[in-house]
Amino acid sequence: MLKKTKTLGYNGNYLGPVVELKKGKTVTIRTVNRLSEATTSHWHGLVVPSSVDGGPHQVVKAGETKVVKFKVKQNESTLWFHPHPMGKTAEQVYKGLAGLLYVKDEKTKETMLPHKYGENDIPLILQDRKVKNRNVLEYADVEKIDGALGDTLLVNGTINPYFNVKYSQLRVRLINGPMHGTMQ
Ligand SMILES: [Cu+2]
Repeated sequence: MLKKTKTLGYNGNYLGPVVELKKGKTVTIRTVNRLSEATTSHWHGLVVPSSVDGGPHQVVKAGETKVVKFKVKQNESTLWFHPHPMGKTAEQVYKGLAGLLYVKDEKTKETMLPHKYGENDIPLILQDRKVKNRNVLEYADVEKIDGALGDTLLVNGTINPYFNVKYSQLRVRLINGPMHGTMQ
């Protein structure tokens, strides 16, 4: 039997849900920090005021809750979210804290791009990770060097996944990472 490994996730064990935002709408997002250390929720690539962008200054301490509210002003885009606490960004992301963020606008339906989520509009989160002892995510080794080179490729948190394509046209939304902020 494979060994279990410790991971982190948003609303789950690893990674997070795909968050879909609509241009022109005001959204409220609540972060409940159940970690034993501080974190932040940063909306990578989203055009929002810095006061709600979850940078290192918008700390959510262990056990605390933070609510942010902002208006979505951006055109259709594929972005992602992740923690951005001082000195802990890389480790928290490495262990699983990251998720996709889609912005949709009024033109989304007019485009010819496939838009059935999970059917012909597929999120692909690519990550390389060091997996030791048959199933343990090792961060300690990564920390020693400036950057990371994993021996194992994870796609949406899974090793060697596959997908049966049933459409002649497929949209894939690739996010390369998240091995982010190693130097932060
Ligand atoms: Cu980022």
